[in-house]
Amino acid sequence: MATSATLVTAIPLPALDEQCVNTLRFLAVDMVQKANSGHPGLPMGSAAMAYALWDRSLKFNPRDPHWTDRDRFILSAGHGCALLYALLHVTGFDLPLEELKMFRQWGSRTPGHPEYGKTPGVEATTGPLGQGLANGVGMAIAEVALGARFNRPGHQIVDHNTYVLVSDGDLEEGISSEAGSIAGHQHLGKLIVLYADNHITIEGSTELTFTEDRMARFAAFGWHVQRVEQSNDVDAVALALKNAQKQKDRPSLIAVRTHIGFGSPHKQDTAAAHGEALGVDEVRLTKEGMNWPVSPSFYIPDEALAHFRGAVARGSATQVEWESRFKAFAQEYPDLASEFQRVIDRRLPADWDSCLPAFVSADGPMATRVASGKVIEILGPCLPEMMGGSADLSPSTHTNIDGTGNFEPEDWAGRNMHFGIRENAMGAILNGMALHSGLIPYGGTFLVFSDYMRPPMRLAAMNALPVIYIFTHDSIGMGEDGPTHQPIEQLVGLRSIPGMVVLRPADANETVAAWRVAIGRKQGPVALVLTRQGLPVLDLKSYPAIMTGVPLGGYILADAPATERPDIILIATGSEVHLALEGRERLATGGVHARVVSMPSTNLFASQSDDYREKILPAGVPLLVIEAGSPVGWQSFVGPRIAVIAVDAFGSSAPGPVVMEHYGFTVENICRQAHHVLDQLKEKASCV
Ligand SMILES: Cc1ncc(C[n+]2csc(CCOP(=O)(O)OP(=O)(O)O)c2C)c(N)n1
Repeated sequence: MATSATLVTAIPLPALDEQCVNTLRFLAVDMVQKANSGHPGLPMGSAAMAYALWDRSLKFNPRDPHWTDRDRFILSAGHGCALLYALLHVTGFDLPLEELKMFRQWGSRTPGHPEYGKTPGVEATTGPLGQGLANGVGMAIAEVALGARFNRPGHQIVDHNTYVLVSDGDLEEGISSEAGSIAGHQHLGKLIVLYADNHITIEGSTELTFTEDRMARFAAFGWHVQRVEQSNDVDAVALALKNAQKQKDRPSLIAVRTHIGFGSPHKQDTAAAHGEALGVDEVRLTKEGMNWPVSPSFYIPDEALAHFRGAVARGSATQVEWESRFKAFAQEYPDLASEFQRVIDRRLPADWDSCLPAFVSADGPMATRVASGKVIEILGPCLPEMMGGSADLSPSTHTNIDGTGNFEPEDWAGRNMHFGIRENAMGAILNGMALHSGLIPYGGTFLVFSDYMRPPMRLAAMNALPVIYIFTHDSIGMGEDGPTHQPIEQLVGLRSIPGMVVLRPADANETVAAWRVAIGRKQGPVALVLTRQGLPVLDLKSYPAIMTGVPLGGYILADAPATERPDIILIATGSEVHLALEGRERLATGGVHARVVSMPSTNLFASQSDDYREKILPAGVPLLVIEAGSPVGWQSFVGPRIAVIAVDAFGSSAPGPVVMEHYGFTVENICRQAHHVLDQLKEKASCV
């Protein structure tokens, strides 16, 4: 049972603490005022608790923001980023005051919400509420997983906390329950969440929408919960943080009763403080009321700055101390130390792909999900940094690594993760694991349920995170479960996410090649889209182009005779490639020379040179696309001269082959459509 403590100690603060807290508060106020855009309320209310954390607990080195064993801090309530930028500046990160003055302006390192990779010290892109909290769960999972793998008695080389600052909005979002439940279940004691419990959201009081007992909710998830009644009580927050750090086997929530827009005479405790500049007069009144100089703006008292900058020496010393411990570890365990360095640097072992299998025709029919499962089983031992699972579908998604055990509180070295039926949190946890570094995270579900994890996938792509998604049951061909389970618009939806590479392999060997692409891609997510149903295996002897062709996105799988220019090109993806191959043969008997282009990845194909694409799809040759998904998007991939056999409805419940036939995925229809295209062209030509 979680304990609940009420911590109240006396305020006002010691002068220096108060000066530091107000420095943060008014830097944020001035940033928002200068930009005339942004969110002053949360920074004003949360400055003291953020100060307590950054001054008393957080382990970081401003001069080396990427130091491996730093604590992670995520501002899940990303709209309050003026507070984070203020903290980064005053503690000595490479974020000059000029950048704070450029808040939310073109090209600045202080964008409207924190963006990973843009600002030193920002650990995650946040803004979509709830995602940051689940990222924190992913980071805390990465910490214990790497600790279980690399720490040795007397050598705690992985030993850091993950702190997240959340707002009401974060805890209202459903993902907070998904992630909170997983974190409690996994006993993630090094996850500590500070909750800015200010009772205000955009539309007004939380009484409008959010009245459950949040503490009881997280206690029920198995968290240690504490409440601090006075938001400005730095000592009380610091004490609560110390209590939380003692909880080795359960995550902590510290609800701090903050006041949005603290100190603003007309806006404190109102929604008006949330998302707009206070206004010149209100800024003046607020500063006067708190004995702060009205001008200059962006004022930082020397004593406060000197105190904050103590973080630089402190951080360097802590890192140096860790480095000497790491040296001792490396002397005793040289192989383990270099392996640790390898995974942290995201380097793959030499020859990692030499263990990949080659399938032969006799192995078929084989669903691509099954082939993918075999690849995972084989890659598992070669790549110990692979860690993942599925949202309660592993018997269907084939995502387990045999023999490695489950990731669970009793065994954090286990690599098979059970996310439960929580796709949104799964996606965000995978992001957190990737952000932490040291792991290759993957997660699986049915393609249709990728909709439930679209928000974290969008962020993975935005942040170029190497996360791998395994989406099975990839079309109406999955059959009986019917329209609710048959993906239609998901493929084009995923393809349209900038930076996402989608691969829909046609058989077991293309699946191997797709995995090679996925593992090799260090920047950006990859979605593997796989069949439920068995497919023939395309033997590498007959189709030698597969291994070199798949990484290019599209390639010639079977061509017209060498002497002939193709009459038509059949472009197909996934299971439909086999229909295209049969169609080509049938067309040949009627004297039509067809080329079959397998296009497992439109994204990769689009990124090839014009020359390559022209070689595969020469101008003037008509194209017929065959894909059991939405027709939307194909014209932008291959140009206007196409016909498409696709699905423009939600599918139907019946055995897969029956559904496919009814929607036109037959050799007969392919031949009919091909002839139709060719006849139309002839007609056009004769009209000229
Ligand atoms: C998923 C998502 N939905 C909506 C928003 C828009 N939004 C930004 S802040 C916010 C709620 C503000 O309330 P709270 O989280 O309590 O923040 P505070 O008012 O304390 O700043 C909303 C709805 C968002 N950022 N993310």
